[in-house]
Amino acid sequence: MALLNILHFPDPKLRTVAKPVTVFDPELRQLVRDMFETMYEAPGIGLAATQVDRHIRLLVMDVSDQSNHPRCLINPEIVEADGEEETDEGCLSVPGFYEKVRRAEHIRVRAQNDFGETIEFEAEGLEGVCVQHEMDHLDGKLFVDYLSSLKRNRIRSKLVKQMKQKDFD
Ligand code: GNR
Ligand code: NI
Repeated sequence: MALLNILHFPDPKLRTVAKPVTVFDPELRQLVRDMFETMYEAPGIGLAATQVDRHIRLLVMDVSDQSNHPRCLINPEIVEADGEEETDEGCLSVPGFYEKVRRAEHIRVRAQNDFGETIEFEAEGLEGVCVQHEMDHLDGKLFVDYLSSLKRNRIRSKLVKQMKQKDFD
């Protein structure tokens, strides 16, 4: 097992569009395990491969209170979406900032599991938000992209300042 390094905004690597997974082998399942370990340790409710600098269409999540419902989605697609809702979102790649984002209220998701089997399910509430947030990462998109450029640039400056400060510590 291994903890993976999480990239932070405005790292340009977070803008990479991830490629579909075609090989479902033990190496892939090892990455899935490492991503779960990294997500739980952070702690977070989701983690996309993009955030750990692996540019394949893979995400892990667990929105349960007790962190006992791990779910891994590979090559996920949203096949139906209804309604709109606004939720406060945060991101492990934008640490310390929380802002309202408008997303579909109810989605139907099709994906593969880590053995390549197709799975399909419906999601709403925090689970629905999390799937949409993680799928954005796979397309190089961050929740701050939905904010005004003024807010986004303020967040960018604060994070850049924090990172420079860390270099001195
Ligand atoms: O841990 C996380 N919490 C969260 C809260 C509201 C909306 C989305 C999220 S996802 C985030 C983890 C993360 O950054 N995943 O990409
Ligand atoms: Ni995120």
